[in-house]
Amino acid sequence: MTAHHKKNDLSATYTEILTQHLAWQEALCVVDAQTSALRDLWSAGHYDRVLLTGCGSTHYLSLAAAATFQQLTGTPARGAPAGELIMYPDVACPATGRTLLVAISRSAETTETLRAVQSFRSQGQGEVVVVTNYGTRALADMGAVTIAIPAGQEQSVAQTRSFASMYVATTAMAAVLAERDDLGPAMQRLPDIGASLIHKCEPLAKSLGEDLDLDRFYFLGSGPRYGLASEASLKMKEMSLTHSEPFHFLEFRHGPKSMVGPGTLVIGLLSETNRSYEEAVLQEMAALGARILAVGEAPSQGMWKTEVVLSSRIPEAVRNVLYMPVLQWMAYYRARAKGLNPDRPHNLDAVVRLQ
Ligand code: F1P
Repeated sequence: MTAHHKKNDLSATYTEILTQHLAWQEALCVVDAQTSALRDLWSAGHYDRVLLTGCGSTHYLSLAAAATFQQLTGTPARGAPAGELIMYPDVACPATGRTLLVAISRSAETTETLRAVQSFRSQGQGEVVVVTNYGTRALADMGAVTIAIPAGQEQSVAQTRSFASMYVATTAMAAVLAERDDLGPAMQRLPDIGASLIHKCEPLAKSLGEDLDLDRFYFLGSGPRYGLASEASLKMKEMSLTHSEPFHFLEFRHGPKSMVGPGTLVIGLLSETNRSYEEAVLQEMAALGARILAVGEAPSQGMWKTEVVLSSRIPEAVRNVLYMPVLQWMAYYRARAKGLNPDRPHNLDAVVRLQ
């Protein structure tokens, strides 16, 4: 390994991806410590719905978390960008009934998220839970309950460790509010499984990330994994300035597949529940000439050899953070292969502040 590579290996993004399981662990501890506060808020609130919000990565987090909230609690939940809550509050959320707003922000300083929470609070429709990595900044003070995970803080602009830590927190929150006490012990196993997976998947992610014959990346995920596919696609854009898009699995046949060719990598975030539907899409894209990366709990049946097998034995609803490390590594190694600094994406600041 050259001195240049050694130096790059110490880049902030590299360390943040590598150590993220420690931040997952802290997220689980923080939610555990707030269990009574969360359940008290939930039972007193009589909520008709849960609205989750954020910007960029944390907006995609809100999509993934909304799916899990609704799946586990049975209460309608949706995710929307904070900017849409400001501009079209009536589209994002009905004006009647009670809403629990979950505001998610790594920095706790993004203007759109602050404004969305301020205007929600002024309407008196419900309470706010804040999920952040910075517990002493502006947004953190606005929560009836605040879940702060400092171990997820980052020096780099693109979110990796922070995203995963806040995602674990929202998943644990959903399990707590659903009173699914069986899921808590299962989730406690995530950090250890994550630690070995982060190492295990790095060489494959590196070889795909460094393959500059690939020129477009499509991330397919359904249910809670659509938000994760969106976040993985954003990583590719931010860190490696590469064309990438996320789709729901079966949507990919309805037009996007026209773009498939030999330079395409189709990445499938496979579920257990709908695996046969999902693998059929990957098979079809492989036959059209795409290269495939499959990520799933068990080995897939496809003819492709590139896959990450999670083997977690953690219930499907709460294991999804395990899909992230391989996808983050791939964006990181592609950035390096293109001579870009993964810590400092082109044209991007860590926090977007409006005038
Ligand atoms: C949200 C965000 C990041 C993005 C960029 C700009 O920040 O959109 O997702 O990578 O750094 O800000 P935050 O509200 O979660 O701090």
